[in-house]
Amino acid sequence: MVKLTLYGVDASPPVRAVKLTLAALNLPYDYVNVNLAGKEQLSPEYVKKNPQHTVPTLEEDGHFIWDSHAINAYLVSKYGDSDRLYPKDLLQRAVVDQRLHFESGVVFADGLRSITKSLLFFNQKVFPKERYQAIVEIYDFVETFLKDQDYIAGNQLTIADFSIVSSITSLVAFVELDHAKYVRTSAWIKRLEQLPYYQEANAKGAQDFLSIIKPTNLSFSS
Ligand code: GSF
Repeated sequence: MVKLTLYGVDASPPVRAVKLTLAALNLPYDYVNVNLAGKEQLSPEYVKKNPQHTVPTLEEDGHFIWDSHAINAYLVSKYGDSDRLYPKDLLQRAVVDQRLHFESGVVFADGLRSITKSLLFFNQKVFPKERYQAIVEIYDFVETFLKDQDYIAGNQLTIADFSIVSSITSLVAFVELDHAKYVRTSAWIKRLEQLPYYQEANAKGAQDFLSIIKPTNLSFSS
């Protein structure tokens, strides 16, 4: 088996999505911490590995793959002993892919990055109300997706759950999840918390994310 190296930092939601997948597949790997606050991802060595200078990046046998969604689909396709986490059935796969694109284009871009970039790199503290509303809309979508099913893309656990749970458990740093209103989402998070690797692969890093965001006291304009 070739050596796998994951470049990342636990506070990063997409890094945690990959950690969940590696753990679910029981794959050993080396973890190299990338100090984003110290702009280590912009070093010539890192940019050579990933010109987009993002975490996570996966190294396998001299090849570098980035974007958590691409990494996770690759890992399951290559190393999974079944297609359970990323179904080969085309219709089922289309649902998983839709959720992955939803995470990438909506949850991460609209919900997380639109705040974290300005907050952490440009010290912006007050955000327009639309940013708040975008997060509420994301919570609404996730609650809708979970209607009549236990997992985000159907009745079985897939890499879409890993991508979306790592983001949602980070978004709560900006807008608390109302457990009375989002009953299905709360139950789904609890279901994932039962996974034996959840604490190490997601909960710990989500707490790191909260510890970075909370002291900034960011607010939304009314
Ligand atoms: C997002 C990666 C990303 O922007 C994925 O892998 O799923 N769609 C991609 N990562 C951020 C850290 S974070 O917000 O989790 C990152 O690496 N930012 C540093 C930079 O220089 O862009």
